Amino acid sequence: MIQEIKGQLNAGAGRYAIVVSRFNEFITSRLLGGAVDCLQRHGAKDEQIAVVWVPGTIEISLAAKKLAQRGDFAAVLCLGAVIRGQTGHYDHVCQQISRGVGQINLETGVPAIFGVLTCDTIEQAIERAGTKQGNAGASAALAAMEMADLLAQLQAL
Ligand code: INI
Repeated sequence: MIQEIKGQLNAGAGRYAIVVSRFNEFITSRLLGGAVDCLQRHGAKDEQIAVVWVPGTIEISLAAKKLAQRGDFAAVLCLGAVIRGQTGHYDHVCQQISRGVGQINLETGVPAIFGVLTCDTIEQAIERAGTKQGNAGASAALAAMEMADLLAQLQAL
């Protein structure tokens, strides 16, 4: 019989760390709200959620890595918003955060979820922060719960 393994969408008993950037706080606070709401709707209690603010998206990776290395979080969510219109170093910030989050996953074995908006305009960011295109923070929370549950299952095989 084929063994098929899928992560379930519930928070379980694990803790979730959310690292959120203060830069573009108008957007990122909505991502945070979406993530917390989604975790709570899937059973997470307040004690299971820790929120850590950092200055900007560039700073997310280091804080997220420290949290992942503790070993007592089931997943770390990384929430930020990089908007091309505002900066000449858009590509640099995007490159840093995507590489950083990828490295945390592989180096710590703790799921680090990429919940960073990379948009050309503020309008696009708003659309992904709780309006037309959903809420990327909530999507990150779903991925965090699924990966946390999946990794627990893989450990128990
Ligand atoms: N940080 C962001 O989170 N989003 C941005 O769009 C952004 N822009 O436009 O520059 C940004 N810059 C700050 C950066 O993340 C660092 O906080 C800063 O460079 C200090 O290290």
